[in-house]
Amino acid sequence: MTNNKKVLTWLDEMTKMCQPDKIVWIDGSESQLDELRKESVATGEMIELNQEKLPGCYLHRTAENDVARVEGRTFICTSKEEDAGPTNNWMAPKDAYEKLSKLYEGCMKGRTMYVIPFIMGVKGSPFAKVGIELTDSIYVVLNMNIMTRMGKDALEEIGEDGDFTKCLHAKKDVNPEDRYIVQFPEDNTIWSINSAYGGNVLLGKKCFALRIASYLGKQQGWMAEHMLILGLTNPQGEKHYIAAAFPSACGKTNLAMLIPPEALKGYKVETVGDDIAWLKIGEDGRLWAMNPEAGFFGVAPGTSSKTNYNALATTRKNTIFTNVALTDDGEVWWEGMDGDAPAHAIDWLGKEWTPASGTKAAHPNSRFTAPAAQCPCISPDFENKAGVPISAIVFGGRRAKTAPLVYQARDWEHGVFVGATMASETTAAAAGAVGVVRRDPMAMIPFCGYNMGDYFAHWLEMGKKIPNPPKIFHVNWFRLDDNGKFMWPGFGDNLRVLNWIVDRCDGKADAVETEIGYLPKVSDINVDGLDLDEATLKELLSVDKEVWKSELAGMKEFFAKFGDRLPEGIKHQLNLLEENLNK
Ligand code: GTP
Ligand code: SPV
Ligand code: MN
Repeated sequence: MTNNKKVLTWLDEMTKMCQPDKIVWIDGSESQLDELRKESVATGEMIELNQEKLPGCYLHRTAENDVARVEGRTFICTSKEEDAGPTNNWMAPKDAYEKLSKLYEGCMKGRTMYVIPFIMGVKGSPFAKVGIELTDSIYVVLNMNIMTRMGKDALEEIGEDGDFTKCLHAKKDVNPEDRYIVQFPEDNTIWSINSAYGGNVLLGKKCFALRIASYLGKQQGWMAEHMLILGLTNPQGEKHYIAAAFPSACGKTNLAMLIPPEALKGYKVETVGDDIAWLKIGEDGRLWAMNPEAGFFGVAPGTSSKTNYNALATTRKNTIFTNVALTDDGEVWWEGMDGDAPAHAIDWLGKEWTPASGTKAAHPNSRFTAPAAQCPCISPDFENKAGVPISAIVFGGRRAKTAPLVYQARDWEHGVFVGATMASETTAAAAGAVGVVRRDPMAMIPFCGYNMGDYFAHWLEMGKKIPNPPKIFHVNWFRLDDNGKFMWPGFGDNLRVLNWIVDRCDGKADAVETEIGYLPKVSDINVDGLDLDEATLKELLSVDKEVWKSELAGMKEFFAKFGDRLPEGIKHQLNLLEENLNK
């Protein structure tokens, strides 16, 4: 398939280590993919769903202990420990290679190794980057086919002498004790072993497009971020693009596909991306963004025609479902889907399930892998090689208290501080406790491929280089009242907040300056047709100084970890906030 010596030498080395019985190059052709689908159904790796109702759709169940990203077993292996920083697990590259080589030794005996050349981004785009993933999993091949642009085109892009990100995955025996997700940024290499779950094994996604890419971006003057990208057009036909970073399972896919509420019918939201953005400074002095992925690996539970019609519609064909429930007529179901729960189903563990079982039918982190091109609201700029110009960057988290519905940073440096002080309640997207508040700067804590202190510095540097930078905001859709109910309706109604954001960018909306930044007045948020009393909105738009003082203490504790790698700009903003709160 290629004469590229770097590719062939690497493949040879990996083959000697893993010792597969067979090597199959993935060319991206429908006929080859169809063979693989058939084979995976025959072995039980995939379950064919009702092909009349869900054409081209399959279900996959992962091992019970292998249902989410494993941050505790994810490593950044730079030669110096301080280059990985205090928020990443670290191993010396030499030790990591040695340790993992032993695990990989002969692990593909009796199996086939698939060679998947893939492009992150559109072929020929200045943003595009190539990788090759070696894997012994057909599930990975079929998912990579949806999530990336893979096959012959990617090999062409690498050419006779080009570089590529070297990705090795072996599911081995899915033993959690020996599970490792390891990035070697200095070698442009990723090694993953003993998992067969989504983000741990679709190496183009978090491992490459965020961990490796963030490292490359720092060196080359661009950014790789955990951000959705959407286009918002108002009734006058004016269009703005927004990039938003929320932690895992905190609403990126939903916001990217938002449907305006009845009262705001003339507005239109179009999706450029739902998880990852690569951002570069354009010749016009603005920041431009592109989505390196070709599909959505979205959270299933909570997705319904009410909450996210567009996501649901996207998954009605050519979709792979992971860890959802299987109904008796060969369809899928999850908690929060339309209609009543089925009277009987097979749950994500493959066991008989009824509503009386008292357990969840779908795993809380069950997902769909669906082609972005099928999304009813996909942006005409989804495959624009130049990307799209960003007017606003929005940070957000899941905070029951503390963070108001929305506020705007005073300037870029303050905006970087707002991103760097993000905190959010943990979700089922990663193994471990759920609902615990943790600091998650820019929603990148699990995904930054280098010292996060340097990452903050890179953000600050970028601001100095962008002649016309986006304005920066923070949102929180997840405030709870004393009865534990969401105070803000969320979903489509988030457009009301996006409108204020865009109007601020255009200098059209008012705000009040507070200790933490600019907040809208109650009258600045359009609540037409919304059943929300003024007192609640007032509460959503308030800053409780005492609560923020304790927040400040948490920020200080977090920043102390970075020692002298914490940039001056962040220290300066921290002092400003303290002064403001003590005034
Ligand atoms: P990852 O794919 O893990 O990065 O997640 P994501 O950030 O794309 O999150 P997603 O949009 O899939 O939403 C995760 C969960 O949050 C789903 O169960 C949604 O129903 C819920 N959610 C999304 N938006 C809102 C909102 O505005 N309000 C409330 N209350 N819940 C929301
Ligand atoms: C996330 O956890 O942020 C995801 C899913 O988007 S995964 O690909 O598993 O990282
Ligand atoms: Mn994500």
